[in-house]
This record gives sequence, C-alpha cells and structure tokens, in this order.
Amino acid sequence: MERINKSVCPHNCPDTCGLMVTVEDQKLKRLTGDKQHPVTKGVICEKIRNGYIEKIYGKDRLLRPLKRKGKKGSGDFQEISWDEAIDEIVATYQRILEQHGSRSILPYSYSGTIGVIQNGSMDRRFFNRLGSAVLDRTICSAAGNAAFVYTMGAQVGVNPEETVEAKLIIVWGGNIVLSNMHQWLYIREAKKRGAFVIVVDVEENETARQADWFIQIKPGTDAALALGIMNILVKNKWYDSSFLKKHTTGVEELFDHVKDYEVERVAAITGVKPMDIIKLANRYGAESRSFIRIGNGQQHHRCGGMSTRAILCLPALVGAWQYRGCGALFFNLKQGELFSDILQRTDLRKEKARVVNMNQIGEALLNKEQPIYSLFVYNSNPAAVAQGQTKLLEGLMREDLFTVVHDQRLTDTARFADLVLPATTAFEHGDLYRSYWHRYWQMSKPVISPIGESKSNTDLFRLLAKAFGFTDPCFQEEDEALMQQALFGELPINAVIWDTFKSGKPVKFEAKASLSEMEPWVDGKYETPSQKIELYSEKMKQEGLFPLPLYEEEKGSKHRFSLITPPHRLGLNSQFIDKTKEEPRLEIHVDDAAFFNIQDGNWIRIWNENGEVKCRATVSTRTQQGVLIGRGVWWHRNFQGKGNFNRLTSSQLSDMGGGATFFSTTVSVEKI
Ligand SMILES: Nc1nc2c(c(=O)[nH]1)N[C@H]1C(S)=C(S)[C@@H](COP(=O)(O)OP(=O)(O)OC[C@H]3O[C@@H](n4cnc5c(=O)[nH]c(N)nc54)[C@H](O)[C@@H]3O)O[C@H]1N2
Ligand SMILES: Nc1nc2c(c(=O)[nH]1)N[C@H]1C(S)=C(S)[C@@H](COP(=O)(O)OP(=O)(O)OC[C@H]3O[C@@H](n4cnc5c(=O)[nH]c(N)nc54)[C@H](O)[C@@H]3O)O[C@H]1N2
Ligand code: SF4
Ligand SMILES: [Mo]
Repeated sequence: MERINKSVCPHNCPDTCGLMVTVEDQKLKRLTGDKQHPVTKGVICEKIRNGYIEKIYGKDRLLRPLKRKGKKGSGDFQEISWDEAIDEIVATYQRILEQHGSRSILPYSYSGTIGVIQNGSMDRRFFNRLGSAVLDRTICSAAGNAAFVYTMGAQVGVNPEETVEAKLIIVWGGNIVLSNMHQWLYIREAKKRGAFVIVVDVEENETARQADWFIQIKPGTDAALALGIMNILVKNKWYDSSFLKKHTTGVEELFDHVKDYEVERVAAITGVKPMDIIKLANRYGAESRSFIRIGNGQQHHRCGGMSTRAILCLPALVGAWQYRGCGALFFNLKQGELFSDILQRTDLRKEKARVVNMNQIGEALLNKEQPIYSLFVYNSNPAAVAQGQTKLLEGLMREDLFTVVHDQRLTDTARFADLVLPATTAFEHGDLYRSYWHRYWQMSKPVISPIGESKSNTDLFRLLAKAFGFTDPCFQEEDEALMQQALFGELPINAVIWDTFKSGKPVKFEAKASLSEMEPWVDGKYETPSQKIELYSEKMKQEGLFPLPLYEEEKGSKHRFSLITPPHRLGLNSQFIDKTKEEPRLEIHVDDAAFFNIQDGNWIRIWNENGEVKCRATVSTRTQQGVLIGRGVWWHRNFQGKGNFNRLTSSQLSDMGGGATFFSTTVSVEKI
C-alpha cells in the first residue's frame, strides 16, 4: 500500500525544504518537494531527489555497531551488539574519568541534520551532566555572525520572501544557485519585475553566469571594495542622512575613515577596474531599494569578520533597510529562537567548561598539556570537513585516543573510530525544523522504521544516560516532549500551535522573538550597546579590534596560488558527493595552465606546509590568475585515500568569532 507523508529536508542548507515522501510496503520510494510549502513550492535540489534514497538503502549503510579490529584508519571492524558497545563506552569512560577527569572527553558534532532535537538536545544534556569539554561550533559562519553581532546587534536579516521587491540585488561571496536555490528563485522573480542582479565573487560561479553583471574580485579583498564604494557614496553625498541619524552611531568616524579608500588604491587591492568600482557605487547610490545576499564564502577567510562588517555597512549608509525586502541577509538566526537552555539543560553542568574551538580540533588532539582521551563524534564528519586535516588525522591515529563515531555510513572519520554506532536517517526519526533563512518551522514524524539496528541521536543519548546511571527524569524524556520544550520552554503549551505542528504543516512561528527583534530597523531598537547600528563599535575597540570596518592584507605567502574549495553542486558538505559520477578537479586559469604547461585533464599536484593532494586539472577562464578552485568536500577515497582538499587548509582562525579560514589557503602547483 502506498502512503504519502509530509516531511522536511534535514540538511544544513538555508532552504529547509518541505518534502513529500512516498512510502510503499514500508519502503521509502520517492522524495519530492511539497507544493504547498510557501517557500519550497514543490521544487527541491537534485542532491536530495537523487541521493537520499541511496543513502537510506545503499549497500554501505551501517546496520550494526562495529568494533575496531585493525589499525586506526584501516576500516577493519567486527560487528558487535548494542549491549557490548554501550558496555565498552561505559567501561572506557569510567577509566578515563578516574584517571584524567571529564574534561578529557570531547564531543564533536555539527550539522549532519539541523533538526532541533537531533542536532542538540539529549546529547547536550548527557555531556553537560558528564562535565565533558565543550565544543565551540565555529566551522560555518562564526566570523560573519560576530560581524553581525557587533554591527547590527544580532543575526538579523530581511525576510527572503520579500526580496522579490528589491530593484538592485548583489550576491556577494556565495554561490546561491546551488547553495540556497529558493533565494535564487526569488531573485529571478525580482529580475522579472525589473531588478538588476550583480554577483561579486572570485570566480564566475553558477550564480555569476546567470547574473546581469559579474564582478570578479581577488580573494579576501571584499572589505576594500565595500570601503571603496562607501568612499564614493560619501563623496557624492549618496547616503540617507535621516536614516543614519536615527539608526546608526559613528557616522563621522566612518566618513573620515573611508577617505583612505580612493578608487585607484581599491582597484589595486581588489583587481576590480576603477571604472567598475565607480559604476558599482553609482548603481548602489542611485537605488535605495537594494538587497545584498551576503554569502558564506567571503567570510571563510582570515579577514572574514571585517569583510562581512564592511559589506554590512552599505545598506545602513543608503538606508536600504527601510524598504520592503531590502537591506541585507546573511543567515537569519533570530527568527523564532528556541528555549535552548531548557532543551540542552545547561544547568546540569557543575563546573566551568573547558572549551575547544572545532576549527583547531587537530591541535586539540595533539595537545600534550591538556590531553583529550576520547572524541565522541556524531552529526559530523571532521576527517573530511574540518580545516587542518593533516594534524587532525595524526590526532585520530593516536592509540590512546578512544574515538566513538555515530553515523549512517562508514565515513572517513568512522574509519578512525574504535567504536562505530549506526544512526538513523531523517525519515526514521522525528524532529522539529527551523530554517536559518526563511520563516517557517515544521515538524516531521518518522515515516519508515529504523534500518538495521540504527538509533537516532536522541535514542542513543537516552540509552547512554541510563547506562551511566543518570537519574534526572530529563534523560528519559521522549522526542515530542523535547520538541514542546524547544517551542514553549516552561510556558504552557499552546494547543492550537502544537496541533498545527503535529499535522506536519509548516508554521510561520515566532516563538520568542518579536517582529521588532527580528527586524530592528522597523522601530530602531538594535541589540548593540548603543541600540543602533554600530558603524563605529566601542565594544570592538575594547576587545582589541579596530572599531571601524577595515581592510587588512593577508600576510604574504611563498606560494603562488590561492586555493578556494567551495561547495559542490552534487554534495551537501561531505554527504552524497562521494557517490557521484564526477571526480575531484582543480580549476586553473588558462594563462596559469599555459605557464605550467598543464592541459585540461592532466594530473597535477598541489602542496603547502600542511600537506598535498593530487587530482586532475580543469583549464578554465572562469577562475582568475593565481586562484585555484577545488569544489566539494570529497571523501578520502576519491583522492586515492590520501585526504581531500582540507589536507592543505590550516587551523588558523578568523579575525573575529574564532571562525574557519578554509579559503585563506595558499599552495604551489606542478604537473605530474
Ligand atoms: N574545504 C571546505 N571544507 C568545508 C567547507 C567548505 O566550503 N570547504 N564548508 C564547511 C561548512 S560551511 C560546514 S557547515 C561544514 C559541515 O560539516 P558537517 O556538519 O560535518 O557536514 P555534513 O557532511 O553535512 O554531515 C556530517 C555527517 O553527519 C551525518 N549525519 C546525518 N544525519 C545524521 C544523524 O541524524 N545522526 C548522526 N549521528 N549523524 C548524521 C552524515 O552522514 C555525515 O557523515 O563543513 C565545512 N567544511
Ligand atoms: N550544493 C550545496 N549546497 C550547500 C552546501 C553544499 O555543500 N553543497 N553547503 C551548505 C552550507 S553548510 C553552507 S554554509 C552554505 C554556503 O553557501 P554560500 O553562502 O553560497 O557560501 P559558499 O558556498 O561557501 O561560497 C562559495 C563562494 O564564495 C566565493 N568566494 C570565496 N572566497 C571569496 C572572497 O574572498 N570574496 C568573494 N567575494 N567571494 C569568495 C567562492 O568563489 C564561491 O563562489 O551552502 C549550503 N548549501
Ligand atoms: S539540500 Fe537544501 S535545497 Fe536540497 S532539498 Fe534540502 S533544503 Fe532543499
Ligand atoms: Mo555551513
């Protein structure tokens, strides 16, 4: 018998699509977009349409717990029972706790699913009660987030559904045709209504190819371009004085500061022609109904915070925020906050936590002064996705490190584990989803039974809590109770809202945040110290940062090329990509290729102090001289088992927020 259920895509993708799943004889047969979902409108990406069913039923799906037999990293395991696996964790942790204390145990999780419950609820309760070290989850957008908090007071942005009304749109340092496809659909609609669309990027990516104007910029120089535009806006008095007066602080300081960014200097820094800088500023100054979709890519640099902050000053200068669908959008974290303290029970932690920045996980595992003796990985695949891969792999090889990995497949990380635990997929467990871009929340129920002996994250940590003798009733709460706590905290449950959630329909929901918190420009109350948009930030100064947006050159490198490794069309971070028919490639500009005598399809080697990888070259005019593009977080086996592009990334942090700096990587090249 066939049934069709509503569900939600669990991935770390802004769109958080509503899905329709067809189940026949207990098997998931088809996944399509929900036509009734106000944002999805029946359209989903090819990754999920084509890849998810294989993820559930593929031959390599983990079915039972595994215990390591061979060398770490070899992938040699034997099946064991769940009882044996749990016993082993309890026994090993008791020994570690006695000998080294709870701070030597580190959970590592990120965004395999972004469902509120499976991403961070029972797991956090467990580790809080255990008193483990705490992971600072900074891999994705930490630099940009910090810039938003300093400048706007919070992660606020316009409602994407309204962006169809903008007349000038800039996609700045992101590839949204593939990373946020429904935003692109809104932009296409805006274009139909007469909007002009500009892309600022280091390469002519899929989005740039569909834009009206592509501006190619040197990596890590966006702050200079934004400041150069401001210079021209100020000179020509193309700003909105009344908005600036009412909503911002530091106008005089900023106006004075941007004098340093004359067109010629900016052109030399950014590689953008002087005429184009003037043209861009003219367009931006002439049209206040403008919208900037700030991408994640521009902030995955050492200067990522300042880069985001400089771009973010533009809509304040011209007062774009006043118009419907205009202003800027990076990620909308403010819309509908959760009661996370209750969900994660931060009160269970008795001592101040030891914090480990996930962008320095390799260092942490090699640290001899404060050693980590166990790494518990779930919802993430650090051996593939983390920066500083060479050190991380060295750490994962440590014989005295007890590594547990909970995942759906034997990932690169799982191959280094002592114990591997099988995890359910999003259609085998329930969850509550909130997008970090659009304004809808949605609940999903399991539509098929767990495959093999797989367990959901919440089930796993309920089981562990019991085995560790944690008696607080919070450890046995069921998923629906957790969802209610996420939505309502300790407030009475609103039966009408809860019933809508249970029906599976998307809900436009504003749990805690009021509209004015989400859109502070409406009534002028921002969450910064001055309650205004801080063009000048005293707080930054106190924290040792330059108080105004600033361009800082990245320190010189002996390597000739920048290596940019952006998301791939067919991958979702490290998911799906390993099974595509494509292979990893490095895109090199034709002139560089000629210089190194590299032809399309030739094998090349790239290297730096951190490591090396080999793969085929694609000779192209889409990138620029001096910039190599290596798309996708591939699996190690796609590179003959020798790591992936992250082998070359370092563990350096961004200028603010402790963010990742994947794209500040430099390498040398040779043909092999
Ligand atoms: N070079 C380079 N590296 C990057 C990036 C880049 O652009 N370039 N992007 C970075 C960014 S922005 C991010 S956000 C990170 C993402 O890093 P991750 O969050 O680690 O990314 P994913 O590959 O989506 O998911 C990791 C794993 O979670 C598993 N998983 C899925 N659902 C569940 C579940 O319900 N339970 C459990 N236990 N496991 C589950 C998946 O099978 C997968 O193996 O990668 C970063 N790495
Ligand atoms: N298909 C697909 N979709 C995804 C993902 C995926 O892996 N695959 N990952 C998801 C996740 S976790 C995230 S965070 C989002 C990220 O999605 P986006 O916000 O689009 O960010 P990125 O994809 O990191 O941006 C990559 C772009 O930034 C450009 N870039 C790099 N450095 C610079 C620079 O210095 N200046 C400028 N102007 N441009 C620069 C690159 O050339 C590339 O075009 O996508 C999500 N969606
Ligand atoms: S990965 Fe993104 S675009 Fe694709 S179905 Fe999921 S939420 Fe939608
Ligand atoms: Mo991300």
